[in-house]
Order: sequence, then structure tokens, then C-alpha cells
Amino acid sequence: MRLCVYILFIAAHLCSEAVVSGFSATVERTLASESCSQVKLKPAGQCENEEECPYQITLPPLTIQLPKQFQLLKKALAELQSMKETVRQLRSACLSCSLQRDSIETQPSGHGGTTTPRNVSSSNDILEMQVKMTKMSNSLKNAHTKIKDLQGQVEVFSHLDLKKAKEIMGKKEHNFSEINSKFNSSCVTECPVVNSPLHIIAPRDCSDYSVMKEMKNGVFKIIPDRRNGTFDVFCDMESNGGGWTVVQRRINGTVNFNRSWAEYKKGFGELRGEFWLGNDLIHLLTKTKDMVLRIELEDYQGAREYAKYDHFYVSNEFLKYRLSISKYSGTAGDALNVEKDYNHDQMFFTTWDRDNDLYMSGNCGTYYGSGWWFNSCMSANLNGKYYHKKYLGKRNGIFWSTWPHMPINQYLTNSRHPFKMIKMMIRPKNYSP
Ligand SMILES: [Ca+2]
Repeated sequence: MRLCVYILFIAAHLCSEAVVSGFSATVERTLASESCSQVKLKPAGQCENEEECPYQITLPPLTIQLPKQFQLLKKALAELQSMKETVRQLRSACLSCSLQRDSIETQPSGHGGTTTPRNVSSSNDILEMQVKMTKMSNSLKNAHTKIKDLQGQVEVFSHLDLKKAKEIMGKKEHNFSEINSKFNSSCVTECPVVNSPLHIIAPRDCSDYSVMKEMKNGVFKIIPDRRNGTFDVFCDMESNGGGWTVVQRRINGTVNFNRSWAEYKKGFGELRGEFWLGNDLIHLLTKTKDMVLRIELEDYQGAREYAKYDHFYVSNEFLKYRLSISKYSGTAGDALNVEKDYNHDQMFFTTWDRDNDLYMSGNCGTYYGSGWWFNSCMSANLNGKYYHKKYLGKRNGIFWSTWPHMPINQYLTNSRHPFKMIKMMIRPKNYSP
């Protein structure tokens, strides 16, 4: 019986390898060979696991039932077939390797050398190339690292926005302020009260320009009060420590000072020549800070004197630009406070068209031809007519009653003493050159 089974198995194998290569279903494939066309293999009966199924082979007209172990034989046969294929592939690969080796070994050396030196040379070449490639690889790695660093820096710059820039600037300014405060705290004696240039955004008067180290005389823009805009003023940066805002100047008589209320209010003349700065602006300048007034006078004999008032304030238009002036010092004499009827302190401003003086019988401004803080009428008038030489009669020229160089007999004669140059200028009381 066993012999019979083997015969049948061999017959089936010979007929078709394909028949036994799968278990997918009932094997009822018609075999290619005519002699085997009648042989059929298939699992017998219904079962869940095909490996556990009994098998049957049909050799018409004979059908033989085989034990389930027959299945294992079929499986082994399939594995054998697979191994056979693998061996075939390996053999093919070995053949290819052998041919390549033969091809390399039989190549001419090019210098008539033998095969062995050629191999050594090739080996050295390969070694050398490997070293070069290693070096190149290292160089590339370094370059790559540097490129990454640069990319990082570029990204930092590209992400540097306005806010960061401001922060950086803020830090720098903070550092500068620290240095400045250290410098101030290093003073042995009491430090002078000065404004830091860092905190001057809009100069309120010429002293702010002086703090910013502006050393030359000239016209500058100031903002005494932010609500009133900017004004051009002439700054004296050279006289007596500089920082002076000039409010009036007489130097050559080219400008007429016999003007209306409105003109004195607004100001007139040329800032680089003769001018009146304007009562509104003088009010603004003296309102915001305690101001010192310095008056410089020069006569045609070359005598130069000054009068300084540590308190100087001009009220607004509603209060008729009333003058507050006191605390005199200087060499020209305190002509603004001589005696009761002529004192100019607390006097209102008067022009030919606006009589605010204390002279009951008339207008001092009209009589003396100028705008001024007349009493009834005056012991000084720096807005009087500009005379180029001595004059006679009515004292309507520039006048300073305490001038020390006045001729002794001046009150006994009609001769009047003229002035060549007048300058009125103001500066904050706490200013330190
Ligand atoms: Ca009057």
C-alpha cells in the first residue's frame, strides 16, 4: 500500500509542480500533460484548517484516499523548489563575480608592469582618495557649520523689529544717563544746577541751547510754552557766560521805536539788528521761569556799563504787560527805581495809542515817542529815539538817569547825552555757565 502511495505521489509530481504548490482551494486544475490530464488532487471534505484536512487523489477511474501527512510532503516539495531557485540565483551571481574579477586581473598595467604592482598601486590610489575625501568631508562639515551660524545671525537681524531697536536705544541712553550721574556725583563741591542735554527736547530759551554747548551768537528757535508754538529769538552766547535771550537791542537807529500797542505786543525790527522781541513773548519767557534781566549800555565816549535785575517779570496783555523788576546790581545805576514818582517797577506798558501811565495830564508814550513802562513819566527809557550825537531840548532819546558818565551840568543845560548801544537780555535765574 505504501509503495502504491509513493508511485501515485511521484506521478502527481511529475505531472505538475504547480498543482502541489498551493493550498488555496480544491485543486482541480487540468494538467498540461495529456497523460496526466486525468490526475486530480484536492482536499477531501469540509474543514477549517486545510493542513488538517485529509487529501484525496483521483486517478480515473480510481480514487484513493490519502492520510493527512501527505500534505507535509507537498509542503516539503515546495520548500525544495524554493531552495532550488535560490541556489540557481547564487550560482548566477557567483559567475558574474568571477567574470568581473577576471576582467580586473587581466587589464594591462599601462606601464608594462605586472598585475600585482598594479593592484598595490590601485590600493594606494584608493587609500589616497579616501584620505582626500575624508579631508573634503571635514571641510564641508566646517563650511556647513559656518553657514548655519551666518544664517542664524541673518535671522536675528531680520527679526530685529522697531520695538527691539527702541529697547536697545533705551538701554544705551540709560547707560549714558548713568555715566552722567556718576560724573555729577563725583564733584567735590556742590555740583552746578544744569539741565542735562538728554532731557532738552524743545529749548524754552537760549539757555537751553547753551546747555547743549551752542557757543555762537545767532538766531535760534525756542518754545517757551508748548501751547504757543515756536519763536525765533537772538541768543547771546558770548556775553557773561552766554545763554541770554535778547529782548531788545539798539545799535544804529535804523528801526523806529515809536510804535503802536499792537506792534509792541507782537514785536518789531530785525533780530540780527535792532528789535523789540514783543510783549507777549517777553511775558511767556518770564512766566515759565524766574528770569534775570541784564541791561548793557554804551555811550559814544566808549563807556560801557550794565544793570542787572535778579527779578524781572512782565504780566500778560490783560494786565497791560505790567513790569515787576527788583534786586538790582551793576555799574550803570538802578535807574528803574530812583524815586517814587519815577519808579518803573509795577508800571503798566504805555504806547501812543494806549495810555496806561500815571501821568494824569497826558500820555507819556506820546510825549516821549515810545512804548515803555512809564510812570509819570520816567527815570529811564530805553525805547526812546536813537540819536547819533548829543541833542537838545525834550529828553526823548534813549535815557538812563543814573548813567555815571553823564556830564555834571546836564540838568542845567539843554544838552542831552545819547547812547550808542543798548541791549536788554534775560536768562533763567538758576542758570550756571
Ligand atoms: Ca496818562
